[in-house]
Amino acid sequence: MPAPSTAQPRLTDAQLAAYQRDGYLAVENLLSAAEVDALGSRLREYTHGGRDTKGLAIQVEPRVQRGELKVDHPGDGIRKIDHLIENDDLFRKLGTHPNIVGVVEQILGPDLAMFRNALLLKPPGVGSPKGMHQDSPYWPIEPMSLCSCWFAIDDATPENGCMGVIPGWHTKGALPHKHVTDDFVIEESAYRFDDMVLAPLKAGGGLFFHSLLPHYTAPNRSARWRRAIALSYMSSRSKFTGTTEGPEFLTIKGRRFPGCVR
Ligand SMILES: O=C(O)CCC(=O)C(=O)O
Repeated sequence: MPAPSTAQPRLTDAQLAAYQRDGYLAVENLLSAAEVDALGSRLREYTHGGRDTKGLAIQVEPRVQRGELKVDHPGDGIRKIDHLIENDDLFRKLGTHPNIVGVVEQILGPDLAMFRNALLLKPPGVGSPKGMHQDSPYWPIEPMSLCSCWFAIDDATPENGCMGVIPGWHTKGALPHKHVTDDFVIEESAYRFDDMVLAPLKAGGGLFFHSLLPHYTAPNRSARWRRAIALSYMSSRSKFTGTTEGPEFLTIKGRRFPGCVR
């Protein structure tokens, strides 16, 4: 990454209280413009430049995959890329960046592991919606109190699919979800879509949010890309609740504990 970032931000008591109350908090300017540009260029090498994608898991937009929607370049049809933090030096620096980890540490404490990292792409005119959902019901981790930093690589706006959230609903526990075409969403009877507020974000900012906070993103109806990476952290005291002992999660900071996530 080129130029060093600005000083490590620390949440004020008021910001921390807002996160606890609302279940999310936007923090702008986590990285410099040069750092964000470097991430965007690296990403473009993966999607359009033929850079080796070994180790990455790439998901194509379902409508493109099914041949219902044509794109000029295969890179214009990508919806999601997993495991960049494990496989790419620039993205590894992002996932362990003190400006991001410092905030997460204030929320979750000093012992941190990464549960997942997913680059979420909404190509112009192609990016489809992500229905209203909570993350924890998808994830085999207890307690259901992970914290994600949804880091904007492009400006995220209402037109290109910024995040929308239902403030305060992280306190309501796991809501009923159902499978629909290409998605897993909260049952309509369990919430009111009109209670959602949009959270636009400038490139280089992060939306920190609780894993039980309902969230949604609209399709990208604009002419501008919307690229963001969801960095999801958990306390190293968390338990894996799947049927196996679970994968080895990346240590971000601090100690690991016997009987907890590996
Ligand atoms: O970026 C998106 O479009 C969806 C993000 C999301 O659902 C998540 O980070 O859990």
